[in-house]
Order: sequence, then structure tokens, then C-alpha cells
Amino acid sequence: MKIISFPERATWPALLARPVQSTEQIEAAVAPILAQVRQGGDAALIELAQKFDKTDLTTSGLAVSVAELDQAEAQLSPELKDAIRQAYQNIRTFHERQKQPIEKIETMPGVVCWRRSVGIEKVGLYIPGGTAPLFSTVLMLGVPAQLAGCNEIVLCTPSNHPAIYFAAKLVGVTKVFRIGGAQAIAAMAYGTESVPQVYKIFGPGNQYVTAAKMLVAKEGMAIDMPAGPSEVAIYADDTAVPAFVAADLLSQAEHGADSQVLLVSTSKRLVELVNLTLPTQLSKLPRKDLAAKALENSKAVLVETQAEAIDLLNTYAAEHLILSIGNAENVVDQIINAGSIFLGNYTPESAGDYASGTNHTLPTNGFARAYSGVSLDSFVKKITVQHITPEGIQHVGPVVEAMAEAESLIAHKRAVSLRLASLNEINPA
Ligand code: HSO
Ligand code: ZN
Repeated sequence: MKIISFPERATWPALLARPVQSTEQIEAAVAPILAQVRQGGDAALIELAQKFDKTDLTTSGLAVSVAELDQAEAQLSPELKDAIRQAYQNIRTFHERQKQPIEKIETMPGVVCWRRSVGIEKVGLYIPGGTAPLFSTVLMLGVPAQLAGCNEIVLCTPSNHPAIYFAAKLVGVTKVFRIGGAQAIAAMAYGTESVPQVYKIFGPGNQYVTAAKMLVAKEGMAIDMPAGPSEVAIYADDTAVPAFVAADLLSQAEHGADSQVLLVSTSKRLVELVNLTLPTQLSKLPRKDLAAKALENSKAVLVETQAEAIDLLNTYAAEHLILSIGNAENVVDQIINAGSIFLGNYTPESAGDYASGTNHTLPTNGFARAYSGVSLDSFVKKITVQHITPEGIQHVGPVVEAMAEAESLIAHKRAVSLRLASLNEINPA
């Protein structure tokens, strides 16, 4: 890793900038695919699978049958099934507690307001194929969808990995389709003869999938969040174990050549030790080529003080932030921009990626400054309700009348005045 020692603050923005991704070309390639699916429905999906994935879906059909989903279980080892079940339980336990009881608030006597959380009726989950079958993402998106009470949970994936099917069954996915790429996003956004149209689309994907999500979002579809390459920042001091730090950097780097990893430290010794152990660990990885590419673009930044480190990390706004420092629990509240934070030497990002309970669908590319990761909230709408009694309208009514009059919206004022007059007729003062 390239070491950058004590950079001037003025250089931070350039130092921390993510690679700019030009989306125009990709969007231009994706737009006709969206149009084709919108017009051609299932037939277009079959044609596109032939063209892009060289798969013939005419005999197997687009939908994965219930029997196929059931058979997946037999193809997995008992150890993996137990692990998936345990992860499912932990993610469920953590997300279940995000449910908030309805609280009725009386703002003035007789004026009662409250908020109901209602599951989005139909949601679409996208799980990429590619080099790693991300069945963990099925849990991360499916568990909150299940807890929110979404009626229709559609899953599109080009992968037929049995763990994806097994996880889909666990979280109560209602329909699974063998559709990948931009065309899967189009299918869920517009609906086809087989694929139900959904109201919100979730999930990671390559640049084409991301571009498709952005395009349908422009047309009014709700999406989870804008996605960029995955990232980790590690803040480590002399209490950190260099081998652990290197392993955490590599666990993020192996996601892809464009993964972003950043090491921040006040200790030159620590940074040098991490750099020393990285090549040995890297050489043992099956995905070493991808990880090595990611490391080429990554940096270790040496800073003078803890305060400076915290400033730098808040400026970067990492998707994942590991605090491998002696006083992690005291420092954590000073972090104001991050997707998810991991404290101490024994909290690897991998734990959050799979099984501790938190969600791994998180804001990248600096979006952690304003966005949260996926949670139960992502799968519900909050509907406000109010009930005003005759006593209540007498309290709040004059307030509304005065404000409506000042905004010159007299119909608004009359909606209150008529009611107040009717009460005065019943109960003349
Ligand atoms: N680190 C990824 C999630 C993931 N890791 C899935 C392993 N499987 C993005 O947060
Ligand atoms: Zn990961």
C-alpha cells in the first residue's frame, strides 16, 4: 500500500476522492434494454438471456419452481445450512427490534396524532451472479422485507446457486426468477406476464444493474440507494494486530478490482507492519488478482493526532469503518459519517457482512454523509394519522384560521370556521 505521510488538509479532498464513474455510456447501453423489456415482456427477457448470458430459458422457464427451491436444501452441507440459519436468526433478532410501537401523541387537548408503519406491498430484490454467489445478501434484504410484512417479495438472480434458493425460502421470498442484469431491473420495474411489477427495488449489481436502477428511479421507481464499489476504512493504532488489519483490508479488497480500502493511523510502525504482512496474506488468496488490483489504488495515510484521524474519517464517510484502536468505545461517538462501524481487534467487517445481525447493504461513495444502510425502515412507509375531537378543533382551529388567512387560502380557513360555527350553534356561549 502506498503510504502518504502527514498530508496537508487542503489535499484531503483529492486524496480521499473515489474514482469518478462515467455513467453516460453505460446508461446509453442500458436504456434500450429497459425499453425492450417494457414492450416485449417475457419474450424480451428470454431473448436477452440468450443474447447476454447465452442461456436458453425456453424450456426451464423464467420462474424457479417451488420444487427446485425445495431441492436446494439437499445440495447444501449441514454445516452451511446451520450457518445460514444462525445468521438468519441473528439478522432477524437485530432487525426485529427496529419495530417501534405506535405512540399516540396529544399535541393539544383533543388533538391526537400518530404514525403507522406499513410494509411496502411489493418489493423486488436483485442478487447478482458473477464470481461470488451472494446468498448473504438474500438474508440482508429478505429478513427486513419479511419482518415489514411485504406481501410480494420478488427475487431476480442469474445464479442458480442452491444457497441462494435456500436463503430465499428462509426469508419467505414469494417468487424467484432466473433473470440477471439490467433486464431484471426492468422486469421488476415494469412487470411482465410472469414477473410482478414491484414498488421498490433493492440489491447490489454491476454497473449495468446500477445504471438500470438509476434510470428506473428517474421514472419514479423507489430504490434502496445509489450504489458504488464497496469500501472499508480502518483506523488503527499500536494496540491493533497488524495481521488482523491486513486481513480486514484484504477481505474488502477481494470483492473486486474497484474496491476501495483505506488505512489511517498515527503510528508509522503499525502501517509498516501491515504493509509487511499484506503480500504474504495476499499470495494465499484464491481471488488474489482482484485483491491485488484493489490494493494498487489504495492508500495508508499517516496523521499526527487522533483528532486529525477522526476528521479525515468523517470527511471520507466510509461504507465500513473499523476502529482498531485502544479507546474505540470512547471514540465511536465522534464518528458522524460512516455506514457501519466495527469496534476493537475482534470485530472484523466479515462479521457484519454475514452474521452478527447488522445489515451489509450500506451507503458507499461518500453517501454515508446523508444516507443510512438498509434496515426495517427501508421496507415500510410511515403513514401519519390524526383524530381531532370537538374540543380539539376549538383548540387548534383558531391557529389554523389565522395561518390560512395570512396565506390567503380562505377555503382552508372556512373548513375550520364552519366546524367552529356548528359547535357554537349546538353550544352557544
Ligand atoms: N462487504 C459487502 C457485503 C458482502 N460481503 C457480502 C460478503 N458477502 C458489501 O457490504
Ligand atoms: Zn464483504
